[in-house]
Amino acid sequence: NKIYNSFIDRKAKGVKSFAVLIDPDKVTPAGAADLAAKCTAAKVDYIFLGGSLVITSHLDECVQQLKSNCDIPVVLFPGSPSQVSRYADALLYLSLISGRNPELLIGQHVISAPAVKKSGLEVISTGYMVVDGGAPTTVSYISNTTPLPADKDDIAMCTAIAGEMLGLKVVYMDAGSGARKPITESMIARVASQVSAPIIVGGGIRDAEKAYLNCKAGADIIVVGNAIEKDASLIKEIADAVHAAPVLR
Ligand code: 1GP
Repeated sequence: NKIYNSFIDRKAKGVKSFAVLIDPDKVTPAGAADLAAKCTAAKVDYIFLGGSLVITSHLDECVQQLKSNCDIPVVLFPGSPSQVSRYADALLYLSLISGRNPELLIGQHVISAPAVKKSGLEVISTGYMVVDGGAPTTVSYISNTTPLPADKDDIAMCTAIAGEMLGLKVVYMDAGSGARKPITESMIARVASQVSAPIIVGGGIRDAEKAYLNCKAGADIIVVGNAIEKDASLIKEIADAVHAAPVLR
């Protein structure tokens, strides 16, 4: 449980983490090597790899490129059961608890369970909560679920508590990739006030200030994908802001 333990250790110390999300569809092997170097220079804590649609078949190659070019743990964030690579360090085993699509709560897990087990990957059970990001995102469309309303902090809190009590080890609050509106600090704070599991927050975060404010509100791991694809200099800016977030909340 190396990666999960690192989540817990960092949370216990109040140290916030920054994860760069790489979509295998949008990166070439050479691009992955370049990103690995930039992430190392910026002291990025985790690399998340995945997307709602993974069309390319070079997932293994992408993981291997990242692994051979940096020491940052690579964590799979799969949009579908096919996105499993045994070369990664861990897999976020997502149950979409904000939705009511049984396939994404348990159905696809049953189908993929033997392959995931055989992969030997560290599996981190994750309560995945998709929050309305102001316009339909790929994840809300593909998952065929209604996202959690952006202003209903209490529903988010109850969903996260239920997920934790069901035994899910991590909560991931996601406004969806490229979301017009990222998750509010008030929703993050409401969830953080009632849940002791590490809280991952992503979707539509475009600058260091929002990343910092999310950490202050109670996020433990900040994930950024889209904004970094557009401007790689943000990797260091956001990493510095996350690492500068106050130790106690
Ligand atoms: C999406 O949380 C991630 O699932 C990251 O979102 O690409 O908008 O940064 P962005």
